[in-house]
Amino acid sequence: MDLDAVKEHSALHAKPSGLVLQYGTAGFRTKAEHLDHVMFRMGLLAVLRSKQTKSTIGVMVTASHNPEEDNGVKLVDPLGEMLAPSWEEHATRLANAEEKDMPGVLMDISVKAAVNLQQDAFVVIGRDTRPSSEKLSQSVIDGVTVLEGQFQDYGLLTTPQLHYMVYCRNTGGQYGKATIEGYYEKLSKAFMELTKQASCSGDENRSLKVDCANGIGALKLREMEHYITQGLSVQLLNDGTKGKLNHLCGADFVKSHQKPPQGMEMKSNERCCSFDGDADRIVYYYLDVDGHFHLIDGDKIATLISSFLKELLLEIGESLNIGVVQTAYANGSSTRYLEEVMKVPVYCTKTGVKHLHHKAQEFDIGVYFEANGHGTVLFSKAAETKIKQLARELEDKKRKAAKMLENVIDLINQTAGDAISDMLVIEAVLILKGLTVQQWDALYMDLPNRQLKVKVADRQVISTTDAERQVVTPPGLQEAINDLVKKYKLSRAFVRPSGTEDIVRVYAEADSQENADSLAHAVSLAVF
Ligand code: NG1
Ligand code: ZN
Repeated sequence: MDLDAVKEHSALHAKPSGLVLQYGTAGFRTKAEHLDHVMFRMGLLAVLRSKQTKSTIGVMVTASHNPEEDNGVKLVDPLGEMLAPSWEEHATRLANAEEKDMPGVLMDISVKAAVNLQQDAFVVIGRDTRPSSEKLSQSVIDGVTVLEGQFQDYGLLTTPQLHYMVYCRNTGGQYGKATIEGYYEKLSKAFMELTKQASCSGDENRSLKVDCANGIGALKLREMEHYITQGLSVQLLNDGTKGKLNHLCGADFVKSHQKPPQGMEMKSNERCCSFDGDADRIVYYYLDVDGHFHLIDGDKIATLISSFLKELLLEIGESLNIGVVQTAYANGSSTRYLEEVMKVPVYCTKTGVKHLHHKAQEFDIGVYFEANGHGTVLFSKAAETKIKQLARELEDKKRKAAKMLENVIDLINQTAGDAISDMLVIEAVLILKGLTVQQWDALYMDLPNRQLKVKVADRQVISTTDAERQVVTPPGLQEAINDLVKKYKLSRAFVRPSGTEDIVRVYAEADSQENADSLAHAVSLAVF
């Protein structure tokens, strides 16, 4: 390792002294102007991780649903997953080392992680549409090249597309081609194969309005339109030509405000959806004939997809197990419906996709979604092999069901939640089951709920257990929450420090909106 070259280049990306950042649930995220040194250093770290794993590593420059002025960076591990926890610690240490100490810390990490410095390194880089992203991704490239790593800069990509590229490259092209065309070809082929199976072809030109959060989703959906020649036509709104990224629009806005995004003209009963700023989340919604807004969030998406998969499994008569993974934010009605009506086992993990992803890997088919619309379906290798074999061997209806499962495997992005891929799965399921958006929504009624943010001096004084549903410290807080919850019907509430913002999140559910609001408010007062 040429430490003099590292020092020299690092000086061009000097760290503001005293600035401390944490590699959190979604990597580093803050105001774009504070991130140049972090980007350079993550380029360095990606090279070490690539050498250590002897695999391609991904670096994504994005701050997802945050305001346009923010930015962020996260590393993608060989199988398209989030960075391993021990490397999150290395990332935090490297990002926070003062300028003069940085080369020493870099060396120390490479020793501790037993990196063979002679090994080749390959890094792939993607970025979202923020004005700051291009320059910041150049700083990543500086970091990669100073350690003589090779790289491919994919330029503008959705976050899940970058995960896809990493996975394709590390699996010798088995999963798909590591090009943007390869991604579109794989998904569009699976979508069209799947929807061809619909017994009544229905409306040939089913249309869907998509709010693209003024972000990367618009560019990528527009590119993909040429590949999907039947079954769906999308109308793009908030495509970035006028509005500001994530401003009054996008999946996060719609979910947290429970209202339509600006720029979306909705007729009653029209199916609409919103992506977030890097297109890894999706939520659906519609207005009923009385003009009431209905949100269909990640929980209802998980319910729709898992009920479809369960029906296919019943049809083929195979005892592959299926499990649904949620977080504490999942609406209580969704958990009840999945467990009691659908008879599907449901598990709760801590917030953050990596926890859900990890748990979902325990099943033949693991469906995971956060209520905010981030999620996917994982098929174990054994399940995938079995399904492919059945699609060849079975006959008639059973064969058709196995083929459909095979198409779903190709359509779903198993590396990460992917708004484009999830949208196509959902549209295909609606077509195949002949469901309208209202019928989908009517599977169960969400319990009224409220989320609040509370600003406190130090959010880390709150620690939790039981997948974040119970407070451990400070003492007395959980008892206070229990007493408040008892005052309402069908109620539930919890608090946890956010992993991405300097706030404490409060969540409450109850039998009416008024009661959910009042419980959330009372709990937030108890947090102070
Ligand atoms: P935090 O800030 O830790 O609550 C938020 C979301 C997560 C996840 C991450 C990463 C909620 C309540 N929390 O985490 O689900 O998506 O951001 O983007 O929506
Ligand atoms: Zn996102």
